[in-house]
Amino acid sequence: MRFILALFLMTSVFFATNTKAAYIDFNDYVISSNYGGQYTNGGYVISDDGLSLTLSGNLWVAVLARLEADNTSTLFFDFSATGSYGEIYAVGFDDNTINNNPGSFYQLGGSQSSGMNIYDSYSIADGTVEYSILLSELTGTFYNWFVVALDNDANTTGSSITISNVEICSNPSSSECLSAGNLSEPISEPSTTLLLIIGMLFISVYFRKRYN
Ligand SMILES: [Ca+2]
Ligand SMILES: [Ca+2]
Ligand SMILES: [Ca+2]
Repeated sequence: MRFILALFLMTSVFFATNTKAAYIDFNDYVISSNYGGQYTNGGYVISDDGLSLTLSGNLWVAVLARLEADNTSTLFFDFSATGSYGEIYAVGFDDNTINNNPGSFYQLGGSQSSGMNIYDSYSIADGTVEYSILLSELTGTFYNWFVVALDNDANTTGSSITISNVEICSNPSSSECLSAGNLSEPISEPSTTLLLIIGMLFISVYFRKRYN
């Protein structure tokens, strides 16, 4: 009985601390709207549910979402652009906010060549596109900032982009990765809390039995 209780409390605490898969809620992160000194006009808006980030104008936004990539790390997101076709649509990673490492960026579209990895030739007519980018170029490096670029220096008021349902998964086929289609809903906070409570209950029952 003691062994079973111990097993229960160990598995409960294990699942509680590992049930962490979720799309990025942009409300939970520090965000800089002047990455690389690229800001000249516009701003960003976070959707009510926190899952979408919309940029309008001419700016690169950096989200303080720390990442250490391995060779399975994959970035998932939905992307759309409206208005005037931009010079650079891109996502990337950086350990600082100095725009000097195009090799850790992925250009999705735009009319300007940037030196970034070319990932797609997005056009406005594409509407919302789901991307999954294997971050193999970034393996073994630590990054502080997740960067979203809307560059349009020639027309600083005409362009917008929206990035939604952003998730970075290692081993995307694992059940912890929402974007790989394993789960239809983000894992909510209450389920994690519930598991923690169950774990604590088992711990208290176990130690009562043991030391009473
Ligand atoms: Ca940099
Ligand atoms: Ca620019
Ligand atoms: Ca430009």
